[in-house]
Amino acid sequence: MRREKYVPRGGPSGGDGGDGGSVTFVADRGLNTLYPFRFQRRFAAGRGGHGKGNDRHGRNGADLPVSVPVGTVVRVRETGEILGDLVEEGQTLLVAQGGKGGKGNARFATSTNRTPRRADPGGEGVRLELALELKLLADVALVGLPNAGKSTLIAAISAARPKIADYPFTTLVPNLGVVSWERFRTFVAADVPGLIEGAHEGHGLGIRFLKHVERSRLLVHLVDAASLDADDPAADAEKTIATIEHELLSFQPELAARERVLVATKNDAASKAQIAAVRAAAKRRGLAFFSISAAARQGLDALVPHLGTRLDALAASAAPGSSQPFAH
Ligand SMILES: Nc1nc2c(ncn2[C@@H]2O[C@H](COP(=O)(O)OP(=O)(O)OP(=O)(O)O)[C@@H](O)[C@H]2O)c(=O)[nH]1
Ligand SMILES: [Mg+2]
Repeated sequence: MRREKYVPRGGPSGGDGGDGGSVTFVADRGLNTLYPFRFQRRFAAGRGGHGKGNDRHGRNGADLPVSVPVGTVVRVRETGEILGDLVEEGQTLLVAQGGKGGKGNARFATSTNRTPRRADPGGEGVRLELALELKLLADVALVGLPNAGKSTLIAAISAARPKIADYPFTTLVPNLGVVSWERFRTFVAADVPGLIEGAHEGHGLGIRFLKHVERSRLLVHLVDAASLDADDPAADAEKTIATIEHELLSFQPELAARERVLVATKNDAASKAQIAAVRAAAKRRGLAFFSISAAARQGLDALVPHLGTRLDALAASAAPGSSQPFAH
């Protein structure tokens, strides 16, 4: 009640309470592990302030944005229910809504009740235990025909230890590996199981994993130089490369604009002419070209930093790709 000298029967003057703050998760590309959550496990947004006399509204509690890596899946710990999947940079997820502020007695004054004794308490906020899981999404997808050497490459540049063998379709699900390319800098690469002609229609294994291709910002297209037809490596390289391009485009036309690097693999076992054939195909397409031997660990020092640098540049421009679209 308003109590002031010379103001008899001042009437109700209790202001409303402030709303409690909310806890929100924000996907942030700058983070790539959930490691910080080992140390801080409890997050509380600000409390709403009490309403005050003189019709003053209580302060609203501060919201608390919590940064999580892109690819974080948020579940309610007890039930396993998925609250959200933060897959894009800047995406937000409200995980705990703050309570509504209470209502002061000034709200309840009417013409017949000028001295309401009523004031409603505020609503409860939300208290939740969550389980976070990080689904790695590949920054770089390694694509190519079966046996091109994708798994061998990922094993050579990361700690991933996929099965490697000299028959097609060795890899049944993508292997993801964290590649470190500069002190404290990493990116995630995935070898996408062998794509073959018709993969986009479900042939082979490729289609199921093309989501890694879809989400990665950079494609590394591997061509087994050593097994190109020795009599006409140029024509064979062209045909081999076009097969993969056709599958990618049939799956998703936007992939035409995705930046891509062409890599001739197994150069320890390939002839100069075979390697040159892949280089020429890259040149025709305006693509960066590398010649490697993952088995002999040759050429990787040039390839890996190139990928890291291009990912940085792509993140900075946030534009899809700058390489030339490839022909269907
Ligand atoms: N000489 C040589 N052989 C290699 C090299 N890289 C891979 N290979 C061999 O090529 C074969 C296929 O390699 P993988 O890495 O399994 O090929 P992949 O592209 O993952 O094949 P899928 O999983 O079946 O699609 C294996 O026998 C490897 O040992 C290389 O740099 N030099
Ligand atoms: Mg493989």
